[in-house]
Amino acid sequence: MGKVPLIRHGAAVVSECGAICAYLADAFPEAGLAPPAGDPARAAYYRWLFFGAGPVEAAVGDAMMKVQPSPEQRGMVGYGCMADVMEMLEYAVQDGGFLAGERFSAADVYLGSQIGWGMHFGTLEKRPALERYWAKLEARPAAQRARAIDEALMPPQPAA
Ligand SMILES: N[C@@H](CCC(=O)N[C@@H](CS)C(=O)NCC(=O)O)C(=O)O
Repeated sequence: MGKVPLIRHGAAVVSECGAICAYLADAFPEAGLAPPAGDPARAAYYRWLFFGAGPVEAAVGDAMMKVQPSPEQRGMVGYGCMADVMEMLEYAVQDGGFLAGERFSAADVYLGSQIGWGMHFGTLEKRPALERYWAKLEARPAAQRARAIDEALMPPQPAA
């Protein structure tokens, strides 16, 4: 497909952001980024990972192309309509915790990034609950360390 990202880890090749996040969480269990199998939090973990990969990615792509399913077409697309996707995203973060409960997980890495970057670039509407959630993710020391690594890798930008 010529799309990024894609990772190679030993003999494993993984593409698709959601799959990469889930794969890395399983490959490095000591990081505690996935509720273990059998933990009830695993349900929400899967739910929001797949919600990001399916409905959110499709809805954002369609909206960027100015495609809006008509009321009759909503049953034919997995996301229904953007208004429903936004409602679901607000519902996902309503408890003020993380997507899979009290503990940060790879679902927050993935769907959280879609939410944060989506609001930043205007592909998702800003809503107070989503902004609070994103601020919480950005304030995590690990997020700040990751951002510092990214910024150090960026070539110097010419002055505007
Ligand atoms: N469903 C894919 C989407 C990947 C994707 O759209 N990648 C974009 C960059 S964000 C890309 O590779 N665009 C280059 C192109 O299509 O030519 C995923 O989740 O990884």
